[in-house]
Amino acid sequence: MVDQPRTAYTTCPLCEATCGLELTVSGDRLTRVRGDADDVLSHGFICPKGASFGELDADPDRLRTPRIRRDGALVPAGWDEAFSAVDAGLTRIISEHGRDAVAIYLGNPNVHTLAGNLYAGLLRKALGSRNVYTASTLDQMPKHVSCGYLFGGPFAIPVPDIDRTDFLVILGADPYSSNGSLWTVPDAPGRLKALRARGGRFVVVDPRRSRTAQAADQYVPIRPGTDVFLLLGMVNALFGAGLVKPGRLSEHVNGVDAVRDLVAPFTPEAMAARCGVDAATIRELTAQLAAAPRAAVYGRIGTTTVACGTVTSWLVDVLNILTGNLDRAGGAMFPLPAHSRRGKGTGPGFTTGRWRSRVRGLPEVLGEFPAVTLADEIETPGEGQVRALVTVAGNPASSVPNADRLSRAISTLDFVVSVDPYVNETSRHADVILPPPPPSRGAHYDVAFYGFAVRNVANFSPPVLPLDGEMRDECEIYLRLMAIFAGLGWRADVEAWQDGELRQACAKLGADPALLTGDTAAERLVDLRLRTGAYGDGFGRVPDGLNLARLREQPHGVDLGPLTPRIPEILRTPSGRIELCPQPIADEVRALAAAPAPESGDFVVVGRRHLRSNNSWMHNVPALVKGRELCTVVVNRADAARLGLVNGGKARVSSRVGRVELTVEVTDDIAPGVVSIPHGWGHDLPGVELSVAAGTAGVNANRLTDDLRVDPLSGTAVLNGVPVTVEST
Ligand SMILES: Nc1nc2c(c(=O)[nH]1)N[C@H]1C(S)=C(S)[C@@H](COP(=O)(O)OP(=O)(O)OC[C@H]3O[C@@H](n4cnc5c(=O)[nH]c(N)nc54)[C@H](O)[C@@H]3O)O[C@H]1N2
Ligand SMILES: Nc1nc2c(c(=O)[nH]1)N[C@H]1C(S)=C(S)[C@@H](COP(=O)(O)OP(=O)(O)OC[C@H]3O[C@@H](n4cnc5c(=O)[nH]c(N)nc54)[C@H](O)[C@@H]3O)O[C@H]1N2
Ligand code: SF4
Ligand SMILES: [Mo]
Repeated sequence: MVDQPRTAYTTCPLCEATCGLELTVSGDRLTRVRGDADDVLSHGFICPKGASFGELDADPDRLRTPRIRRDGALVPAGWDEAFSAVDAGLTRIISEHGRDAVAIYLGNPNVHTLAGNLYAGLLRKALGSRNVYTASTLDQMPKHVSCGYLFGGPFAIPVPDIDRTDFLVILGADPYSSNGSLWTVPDAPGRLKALRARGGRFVVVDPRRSRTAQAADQYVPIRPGTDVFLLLGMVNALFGAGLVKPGRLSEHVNGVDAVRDLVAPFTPEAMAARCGVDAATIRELTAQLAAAPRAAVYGRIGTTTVACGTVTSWLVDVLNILTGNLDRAGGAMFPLPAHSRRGKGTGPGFTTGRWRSRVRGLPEVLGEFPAVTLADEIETPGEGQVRALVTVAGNPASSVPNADRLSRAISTLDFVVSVDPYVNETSRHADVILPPPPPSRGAHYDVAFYGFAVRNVANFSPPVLPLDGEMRDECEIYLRLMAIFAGLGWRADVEAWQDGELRQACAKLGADPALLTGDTAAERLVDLRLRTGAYGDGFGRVPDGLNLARLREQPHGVDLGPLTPRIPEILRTPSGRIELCPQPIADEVRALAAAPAPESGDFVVVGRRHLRSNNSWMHNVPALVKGRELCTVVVNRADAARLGLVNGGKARVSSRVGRVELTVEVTDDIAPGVVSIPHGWGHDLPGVELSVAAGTAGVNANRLTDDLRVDPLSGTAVLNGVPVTVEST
């Protein structure tokens, strides 16, 4: 008998927008994917990646069982055999060389899976190694650091209240392509159109006229890596024109005068030459921002993965604060997700550099070292040298600058474990691969991204399909790794262990653990956090409050309302106030005043994203990679003419670390002297088992980016604004 097709709902885990998906399930297949029209946040919006959820889920190249290296080859193995090999391999290295000899690299999907959200932190703790690396230092770490200094908490990151704002300045982000980042804003294009329809405006600052820039009221081209100067000029202009009006924030901010003095040398006139935006435009943008009833400034990848990422990220919020737009409706606001509690309004504050990396002496930030120094720690002999690597949901051999060097370094390690569904650029080096099940087989509650959402919402999705006999839930994989790190052995009863932790947590709260619902320890942990969260039932104290059982009854999610002001409660600074002029940032700004203007070299390279791609791992889905080549080098028309490059022809691009050849796309939509190459491509390496992706054209952009370039305050890689030379082949 054929199963009747049924409908199931889940939250898309493929990007930060958290769209609701409506799935048609026939047997064990997803036969149709649509946007869930009743989803409380996405209202039916879906993008090409979400629409390919079924294909991605059923990708035949996805590993269903572990792999173990035998006689050089990665061969299928059973789970017991795989876990026992991991236990033996890692325990040996830890006992012979200590915990720092094992490095862990946590990749981007850790913030998209329930397992990663609930257990990645515990996994790091159980390992107890200083060699912790994550994709954060290839991405948003500057924002954590700047918000850490400003607000005391590195996760207190404000988001533009897009649905109520009148004026939005977007720097270095292309939400039309990325669907928003550190900003959970499903259907960003629709919301930006609505903003304009109600008489608002938005401006995009970008060296490339991106899809978002094309839709904007105003496009401001900028020289890569120099937003810091544009924003310093704007803050200077704001003070100069007497437009500083923090409003209700005045009583919550320290350091306004200090910032005025700090930015005094950075006049729009002086900054124009450094960023390529003329002084009149800098002043006009400042005046518009100050005049708008409700406005927000937002910066993303083009402001974080650059040379002064932390100072740039800080300036974004300095503008929000000085114009009184932080923490007010239509400004930049702090979400309050259902699994979080309100704060106390004060705390220990934020610091970095509690310890330093062995080889380059780079400061620890949020307990991790910069991903760009992992290769140094592997290659450099001596006490504390990295000899083993555990990658979880990460592809560092593709994502990290100077990728060829890191890939070679990984291949020399004594032992490598990858928790990954694919044999890709990184996991091809593994001794053991532990594959998570496809996304349809896991429960989902978006711990990370409800914290950045433009409305307070919550949604729980139970697994759409059960695990088949061969698969292991990703939470179990994390818990077994944790047990191995903790010396409990891979056979430990990990569910019982987690339930013990839950009982202890309940005991502290005086709550009855028997009240927790959920099919797994992970689900019960979600229930605990919901019940004790801002909208929770408090284990019965708030009769209508939220708990997992109630959330389960709402497959389209619950809407907890528009964002509401959170200052001062969200602050965790010792003073209980916003610290507008933190010392480490002020020091770097002063150094910038003294620094000479950057040498005007040949070209600089920047990245870009495409709606049908996602970092390094969605190129194996035929529907997403069919059609025109996506991994091209985009070159300005005048530059192309000068270099003899033609559309569809080939160019050679070289940097300090490498050289690649790829197809040219000639356009007027990029500033002269800038070329753009997307990241995550180049899958035709030996040992990679991605049958579709291996056949796609393109190269890895991180064969050009330079591992010596970092934002000093956050350790974040410089992925945009890297000097290159470009020539015809
Ligand atoms: N040049 C350049 N480089 C960049 C960027 C850039 O803009 N330019 N962007 C940077 C940014 S922002 C980021 S976030 C990083 C990303 O860097 P990484 O996180 O290292 O790389 P991803 O490509 O996201 O790879 C994710 C890995 O997780 C695996 N995976 C997918 N789903 C799951 C799952 O459910 N469970 C597990 N365990 N694994 C899963 C995939 O197979 C893949 O191996 O790349 C950075 N690198
Ligand atoms: N379709 C798709 N969606 C994604 C991803 C993906 O790979 N594909 N990746 C996800 C991840 S991991 C992340 S972190 C987010 C990122 O989300 P976004 O930050 O929105 O990502 P991008 O589309 O790369 O946009 C960055 C923009 O910055 C510009 N830029 C480069 N250098 C500079 C500069 O110096 N100054 C300024 N002002 N602009 C500059 C680039 O031209 C580009 O248009 O997207 C997420 N969503
Ligand atoms: S925008 Fe992001 S969350 Fe929404 S369907 Fe696309 S990939 Fe999924
Ligand atoms: Mo990212």
